[in-house]
Amino acid sequence: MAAVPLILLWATLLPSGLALPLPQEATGTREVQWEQAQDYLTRFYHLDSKTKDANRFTDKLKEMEKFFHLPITGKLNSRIIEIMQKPRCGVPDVAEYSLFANKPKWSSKVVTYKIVSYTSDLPHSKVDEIVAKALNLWSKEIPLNFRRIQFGTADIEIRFARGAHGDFNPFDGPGNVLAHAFPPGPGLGGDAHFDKDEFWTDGSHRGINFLYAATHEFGHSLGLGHSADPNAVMYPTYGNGDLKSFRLAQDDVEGIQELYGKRSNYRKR
Ligand code: SRS
Ligand code: CA
Ligand code: ZN
Ligand code: ZN
Repeated sequence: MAAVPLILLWATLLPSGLALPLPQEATGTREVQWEQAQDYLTRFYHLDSKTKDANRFTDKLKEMEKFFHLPITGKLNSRIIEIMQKPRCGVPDVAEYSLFANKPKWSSKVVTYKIVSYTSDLPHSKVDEIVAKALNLWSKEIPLNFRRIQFGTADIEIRFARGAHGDFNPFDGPGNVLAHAFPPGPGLGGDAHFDKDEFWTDGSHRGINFLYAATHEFGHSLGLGHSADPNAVMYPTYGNGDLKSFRLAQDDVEGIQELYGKRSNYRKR
């Protein structure tokens, strides 16, 4: 293929501000769109980028159509292509967050928490402070208050544990899974567990930033699933943005407010 038509193809397919790698051997619009879609689904829907399995591709496409409330066709049509071509940086114009299946949430306006065990990487007072800070990041957006208790049963039990720790969800040693938390409910519901085999830090040392991880886990404890927005705290992987000055993304706020509503301004802390 001559160079000029390829450049024209670039120009017509790429909205300003979006740079997608185009395959060098691209020969037609359909093929380019297919590659573009594969790239998109790989990045945001965990499609294996090397897969040649058309069924898997179709399934991921259907998953995406469901997420965007489009008719489920499993086909690359103009509406889905349009969404894929929207720039993914900055404030997204579509909600990217998710909720758990039955939308579980706390019905009481006061949710209690208890810190059951600690890491030896940080002073206890630092852990207490960071937990309070992480909970506050959420509660300042919604009409919900957190109260710490030392005895009795709390809604949200927070613990550091390693390996098997009694919930059929064993931790896996240093790296990989850093923590997990359960959606709102009785018993284990709402509880947040942090892998004691990680090196936890308050940001002053190398290691896993506890404030970031705690904020993510408490998002689950409150009823949020994962977000497809890489800027969101509820994005499934650790360490995307600047951890030093992180705050909730617009998408996180929209997600939590779908469940609990907004905190009225005069009570905003
Ligand atoms: S959860 N609450 N959603 C856990 C989530 C988490 O631990 N995510 C993993 C992660 O980012 N780990 C970082 C270190 C490993 C990097 C290698 C690639 N990889 C909490 C967090 C967002 C605070 C996801 C993950 C990334 C992963 C993995 C998991 C390799 C297993 C193996 C349940
Ligand atoms: Ca781990
Ligand atoms: Zn656990
Ligand atoms: Zn998570």
